[in-house]
Amino acid sequence: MSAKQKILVARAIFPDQLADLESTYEVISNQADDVFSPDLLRQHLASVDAALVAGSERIDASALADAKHLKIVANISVGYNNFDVPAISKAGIMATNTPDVLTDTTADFGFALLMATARRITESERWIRDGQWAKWSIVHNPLGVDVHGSTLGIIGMGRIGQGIAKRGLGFGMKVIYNNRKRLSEADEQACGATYVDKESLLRQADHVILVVPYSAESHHLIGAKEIALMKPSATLVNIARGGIVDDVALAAALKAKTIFAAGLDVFEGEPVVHPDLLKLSNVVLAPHIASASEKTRRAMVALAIKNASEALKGNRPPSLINPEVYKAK
Ligand code: 8YV
Repeated sequence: MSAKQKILVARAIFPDQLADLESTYEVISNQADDVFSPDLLRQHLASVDAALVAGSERIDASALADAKHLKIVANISVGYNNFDVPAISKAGIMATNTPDVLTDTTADFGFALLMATARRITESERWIRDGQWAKWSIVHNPLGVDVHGSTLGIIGMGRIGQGIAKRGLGFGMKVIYNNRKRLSEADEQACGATYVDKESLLRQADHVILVVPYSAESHHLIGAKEIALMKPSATLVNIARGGIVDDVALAAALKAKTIFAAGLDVFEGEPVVHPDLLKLSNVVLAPHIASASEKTRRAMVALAIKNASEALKGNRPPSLINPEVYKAK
């Protein structure tokens, strides 16, 4: 009997999913969940046929330097800015992500963060815990801005952006969007969204939400200049990636109250949060949890496993990012 194929699982996964994987493959797991150093990651990648990784693992030429048997890197994530795709393709390795399975969970969270930001929910909770409730007043306790009937501006109108737009319709919002590519008329109608240029969106929206993939092009897409276009009563929500917003410029704007508030699930330099943001009360902070329901995280892991196992059987993995590398049997 031939030896089992070998898989690296670079972050902790659900124990039953790991046990299933171990019944078919030799597995190097990391249930302790300590992020591998670049050296250790390179060493592990040198010994396996497939790897399941997440945003914490940077997969580039240096990580792949000794990866002689590696056929696939399967990201447990839809975003794949942790992948240097040209370098992975150059090494003849397939790369996959986990689209679709997280769309609704992530759209739910985007909307939840928008609501929490507009209605100052986390700040209100701190207010109670700090014993402030006795100071309740009609005009002074945490007063928010409305969500229903307002204008929602979505930057990045992929599957998740469209999911957020549909939720906005339920709140009677006017939905405007900006995207590299305009949607088809049918898709625009399905989510009741109107295309506008970025500057008009920033000027008109009461709530701006960012759902664009990170790239050199989208780095600091929202900086001091863009924030200055927003209404003083507006909120800014980022569930996309750290680096799309200039966090220093945002902290300065929040401190000066040139916008009302921000809700952030992603940060430049995660897991470190800029200290200025930590000091502000008009920002809601979340630790990159937009896809984090158990059902969805399980579905993401299952899809990554499916991608890896299909590749190891010589089949085309369902969510292949670099099809030029796939050689049909
Ligand atoms: C992941 C995400 O949890 O899918 C994405 O793009 O940002 C999250 O769902 C995170 O990237 C961990 O890999």
